[in-house]
Amino acid sequence: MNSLPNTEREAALRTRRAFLTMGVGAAVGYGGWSWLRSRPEEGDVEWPLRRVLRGNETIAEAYFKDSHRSPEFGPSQVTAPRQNGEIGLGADFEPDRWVLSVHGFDSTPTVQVTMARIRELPRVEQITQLNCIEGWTTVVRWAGARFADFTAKYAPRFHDARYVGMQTPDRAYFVGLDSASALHPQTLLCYEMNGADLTSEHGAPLRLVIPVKYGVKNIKRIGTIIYTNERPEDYWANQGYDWYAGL
Ligand SMILES: Nc1nc2c(c(=O)[nH]1)N[C@H]1C(S)=C(S)[C@@H](COP(=O)(O)O)O[C@H]1N2
Ligand SMILES: [Mo]
Repeated sequence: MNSLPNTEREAALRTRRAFLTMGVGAAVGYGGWSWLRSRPEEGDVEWPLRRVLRGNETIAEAYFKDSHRSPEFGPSQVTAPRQNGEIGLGADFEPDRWVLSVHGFDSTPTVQVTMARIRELPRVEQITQLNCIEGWTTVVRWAGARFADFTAKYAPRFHDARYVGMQTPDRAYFVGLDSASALHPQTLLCYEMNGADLTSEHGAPLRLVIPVKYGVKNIKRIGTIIYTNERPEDYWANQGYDWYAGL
């Protein structure tokens, strides 16, 4: 099963259901309210109530930043992998020429980061669920670098950007993330899956693993990362799905 205590687990499920069926606004009125009230105080007594007034977006960000951890599993709980989604994974890709392009909202030049540099970041292993909006779930053992560590090293001046956008090299698939979720400690830039190098169909050389979000946000074959204060476009949000797609 998973490591969350029952009450937390139930709260997470309730919130997940609320997010799914009613969206963020309703979640705050439904599961969200008990969450707000049951939160421990953090010095500033008025937190988080004052933030409610700033709108749902801030609630979602605060929720992911401070309290939401996705369940982790043991090695024996890893399931058979599944492959889903090929947008942006075209055959004309040349892995040997791949480099990650990183840019932000100011006019400083784009930074190019190689796989060797990414492998030098602290290596994190994590066994978490991948939850597709189609209704299936896999448990996967991932290895890679924390996106927060990557940001601290290669984009520190953009740490306070509100959003992060990621695109495949051909720009056919793209995701937008609130930066609290992107900088969450369980959000990884991954190069290994179940003990082996990532295969092309799973997003080699580098894919995002963000277990606090549905599968759609776990972009495979990242080519570009953009730090921005304007909400980035998102492939599935453009098709009408919830932009946050949080669990
Ligand atoms: N580039 C790209 N990344 C993508 C997709 C896609 O179509 N293209 N599909 C997403 C969806 S809907 C899911 S469920 C996961 C599936 O990841 P997997 O194939 O490694 O299981 O990838 C996500 N990342
Ligand atoms: Mo998915």
